[in-house]
Amino acid sequence: MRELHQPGQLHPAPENFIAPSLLDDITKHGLDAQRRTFLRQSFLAAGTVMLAGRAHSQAIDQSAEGDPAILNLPPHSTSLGNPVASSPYGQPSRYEANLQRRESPGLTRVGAASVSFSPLQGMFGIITANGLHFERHHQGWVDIDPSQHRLMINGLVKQARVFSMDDLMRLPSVSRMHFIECGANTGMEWGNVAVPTVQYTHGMMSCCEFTGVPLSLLLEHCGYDKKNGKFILAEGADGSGMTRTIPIDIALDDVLVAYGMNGEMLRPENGYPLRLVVPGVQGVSWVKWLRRIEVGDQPYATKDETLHYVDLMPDGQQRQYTSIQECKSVITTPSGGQTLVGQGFFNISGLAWSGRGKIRRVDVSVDGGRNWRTARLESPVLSKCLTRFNFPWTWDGKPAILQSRAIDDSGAVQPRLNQLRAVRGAKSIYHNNAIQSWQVGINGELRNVHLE
Ligand SMILES: Nc1nc2c(c(=O)[nH]1)N[C@H]1C(S)=C(S)[C@@H](COP(=O)(O)O)O[C@H]1N2
Ligand SMILES: [Mo]
Repeated sequence: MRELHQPGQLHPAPENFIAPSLLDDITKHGLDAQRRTFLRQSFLAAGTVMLAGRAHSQAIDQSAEGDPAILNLPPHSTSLGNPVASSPYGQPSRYEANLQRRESPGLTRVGAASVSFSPLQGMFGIITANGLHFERHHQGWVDIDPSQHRLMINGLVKQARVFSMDDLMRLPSVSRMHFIECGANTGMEWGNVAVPTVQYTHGMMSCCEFTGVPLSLLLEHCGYDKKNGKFILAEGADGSGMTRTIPIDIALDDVLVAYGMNGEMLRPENGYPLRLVVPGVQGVSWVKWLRRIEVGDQPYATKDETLHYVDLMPDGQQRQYTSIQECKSVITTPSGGQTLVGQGFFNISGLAWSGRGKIRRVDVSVDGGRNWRTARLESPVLSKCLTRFNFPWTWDGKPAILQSRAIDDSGAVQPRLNQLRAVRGAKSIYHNNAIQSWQVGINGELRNVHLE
C-alpha cells in the first residue's frame, strides 16, 4: 500500500467516530428488535426488487390462466395524466420513497457532523443519483452564495490569484466519471462487527460524472514553482477547517476543481459551488466548498492527516498519508438484509473499483471462496470509476455464501478479510478493501458474515 513517507513518530489513535457504546451493543447483543424493524423498513425498497422477480416469473407461469393486473384497465389507462412541469424539478415515484441515504444506527452524530450512506442495494449501473450521493461532513453542510464565493491559489507561485465562480466557469472544462469513497468505508468490519446491510458496509461511496477545470491549468496559470512545489494544500470554506495535503504529481495529473455533478451544479451537501475531485484518492481529500489551494515544498501535516485519517497498525504505530483507495468490490444484490423469495434464477450484481486504474476482472464465489468463476463486466469500464458486474446464479435452496473478488489493471487482487487483518490488525478504521461475504440461509435470508 502506498505511503508518502514513513511516520516519523508515534501518534495517538485518531478520534473514532463510532460510538463505543453502540458498537458494544451491536457486537454483544446483535441488533435489538427495534433496530431490526427499522432495518427491515429501510430495506423494503430493496426487498421489492426480489419480489418483483417472483411476480415476474409467476406472471409467466400463470399467463395462460390470466393475471387480473394485465386484464383489467386501471384508471390511469383511461384518463388524463398530470401536466408537464407540475413537478418543475422532477422527483422519484412515491413508490420509491424507501430508497434513501440513511444514517447508521451504529455511528454517533456529533452535532451536525456525521455521515449518511448511499443505498447501494437499490441502485443500478454505476452512476449515483445526486439526491442519493453519500454525505460526510465534519462540521455540517453549508449552502454558499456562488456570487460571493472565491478560490485563492497562493504559496509557491509567481502570481497568487483569486478566482470568482464566473472566472472559473469561462475556462476550458472537462467531464470525468469517478468514484468517491470515504477512507472509513467498511471501517466497522475491521473488528468483529458485521453491520447488517451493504448500505452500511459500503455506502460511504458514490460515483458521478464531475465537470470542472483541471487543477493543472490553474496551477500553470499562476506559475507554480516547478522546482520546489512538491505538494499542494486544499482548504474548505466550512467551519471544519478541512485541509489536506496532496502530492503535486497527483494534483497535476487528473485532479479537477469541479462545479458540476451529473450534469447540474454540485449539491450543497457535496460542496456547492466548488469542490476538489481527486480521482482514486480517499474522500477526505475531495475538499468541499473549496476556497484555497496553496503550493508548498513539504507535506502540511494538518489535523486531518496527523490526528485523523491515519491507520493504526498492530504494533501501535500509525500509517500517515495512505490515500489511494485500493482494489475492492462488493455484491450489492442480493445482499445483507434482503431475502430470496424462492429457489431458481437470480442475477447476482455488484460493483468493483480501484484507485489505481481500471478493473481487469471480477470473480464470484457462491460457496464461500472455494470455487470462483468470472463475472461479466458491463461497459463502460473506466479508470478510477465504478464498474458494474453481473453473474447468473441458480439458487438450489441450500445454504450459500456469496463473495466477489476484484483484480485491477495494476495486478492488485482484493484480499480476504483475514489476509488484511494479518497485516493491518483489527483496530484500524480506514482502508478496508476486504472481500465481503453474504451468507444465504435456507429461509433465503442474507446476512453479513466474517469467515475464518
Ligand atoms: N470542506 C470539507 N470538505 C470535505 C469534508 C468536510 O467535512 N469539509 N469531508 C470530507 C470527507 S471525510 C469525505 S469522505 C468527503 C465526502 O464527500 P460527500 O459528502 O460529497 O460524499 O468529503 C470530504 N471533503
Ligand atoms: Mo471521509
